Amino acid sequence: MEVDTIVAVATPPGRGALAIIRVSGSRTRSLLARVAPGLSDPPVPRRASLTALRDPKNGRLLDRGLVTFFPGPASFTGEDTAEVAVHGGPLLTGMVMEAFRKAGARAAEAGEFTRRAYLNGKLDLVRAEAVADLIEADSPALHRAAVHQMDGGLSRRLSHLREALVEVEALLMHHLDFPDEDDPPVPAEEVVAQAQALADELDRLLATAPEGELLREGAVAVLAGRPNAGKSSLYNALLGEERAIVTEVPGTTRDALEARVSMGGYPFRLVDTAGLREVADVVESKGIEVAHRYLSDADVILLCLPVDQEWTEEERGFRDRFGADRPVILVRTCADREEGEGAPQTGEEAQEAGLQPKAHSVVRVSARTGEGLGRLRDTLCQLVFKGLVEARVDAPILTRTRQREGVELARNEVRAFGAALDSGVPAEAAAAHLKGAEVALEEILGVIAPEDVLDRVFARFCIGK
Ligand SMILES: Nc1nc2c(ncn2[C@@H]2O[C@H](COP(=O)(O)OP(=O)(O)OP(=O)(O)O)[C@@H](O)[C@H]2O)c(=O)[nH]1
Ligand SMILES: [Mg+2]
Repeated sequence: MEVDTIVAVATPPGRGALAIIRVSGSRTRSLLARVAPGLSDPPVPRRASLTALRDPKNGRLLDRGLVTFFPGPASFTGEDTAEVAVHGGPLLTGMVMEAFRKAGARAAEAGEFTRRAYLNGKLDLVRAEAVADLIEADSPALHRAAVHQMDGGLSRRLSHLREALVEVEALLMHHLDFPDEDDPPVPAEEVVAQAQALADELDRLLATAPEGELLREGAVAVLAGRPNAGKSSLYNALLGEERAIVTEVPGTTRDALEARVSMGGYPFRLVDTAGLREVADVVESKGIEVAHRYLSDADVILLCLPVDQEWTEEERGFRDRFGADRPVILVRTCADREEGEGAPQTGEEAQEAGLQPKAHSVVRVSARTGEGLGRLRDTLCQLVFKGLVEARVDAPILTRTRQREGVELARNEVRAFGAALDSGVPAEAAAAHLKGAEVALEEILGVIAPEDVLDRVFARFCIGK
């Protein structure tokens, strides 16, 4: 079948030693014959050849590049593909791109190479998403999860669940229809029990989704507390650079500052906020409003309080307002100073002081000496990525909303099936739920994939991938 032949620069824009231009489609060979006329035709498969690259219209020399031809179907996309390594100047790569366009290629859309690989059965949708995660990964934990997923970890798990679903269907058949006397019918309870077991398995996979999604997005960790508590100093210390302004004036920070940072191997979006207090200053009170917004979205809060200051009603009110449904770490800042009386120093004391149970972590740090920063990072990972830290990331986990929604739907359908059968709905009617679950799992893997699902998955890829 004739498909468009597409071309894209696969390396990032800008100047570099090399840039790679990728071509894929049934006309790849004839395009190479025009742009790289010195290359043998057909080119030797999978062997890099140094050859002249020319403008197909006037034969002008553009560069000498390394051309590798991958005949389909044994290529990444499954089609005839070529990779052309040229010198990495933006003007030059543009000219080589243009040469392929003049020869008849079309500029590729975002993710189009991977989309073709998927359509040609080279990889399922979950693995395609893993490729995108691998490129985007900015923390070792996401990298590990993406590699595992690209290797088929999650795909195998989902396929296994799909097989288990087929087994429930088979059991249901056996419940409805028993051909001979020696083979008695399966009681409905047994079918329900098996469906229940499958729903539990789906639930276990679903339980990985909150942390899995945070692995891609980065967990929002918000530094908060009274003015002058050392939040901005801690922010800088955790980032390893002077990003936020620090002064001895209370109310220095007015706006929220956000930075992505990998701590203990896990991704965080660390946010510095304005100190919380009652103020008349309109700018500062706007800043406090912003802080409140971030706090309501936080995955974890670092409530900062210098070691020489006391835990007061203010901190307690703060915890009541924001700490009810997310972990709070009480960070005793300025640990290099003389300690004050009356502030909670241990987990037990913090709990007595009314911090909710999840918030019992207390960590002493000094932005000045660096004391306690390692422990604070570890505590953050433990609190936010608990399941992953314990299970290790190379177990199958759901890292995308799309995957979570699919598994959720499958789980609901399996539960609905069990409930229906239990309450005496005819088995043939209840079976529709099993079909629904199967479709949901197949959509995640891309066994069946409506066009709009594909559009959404691949639109987030970069050009040339
Ligand atoms: N000794 C000591 N002083 C610190 C430490 N961290 C911060 N400070 C001092 O505490 C003061 C306030 O620090 P900031 O980091 O600006 O505090 P903040 O909580 O961001 O303050 P606002 O932005 O005003 O809410 C500054 O004078 C810092 O030098 C520390 O670890 N040890
Ligand atoms: Mg500040």
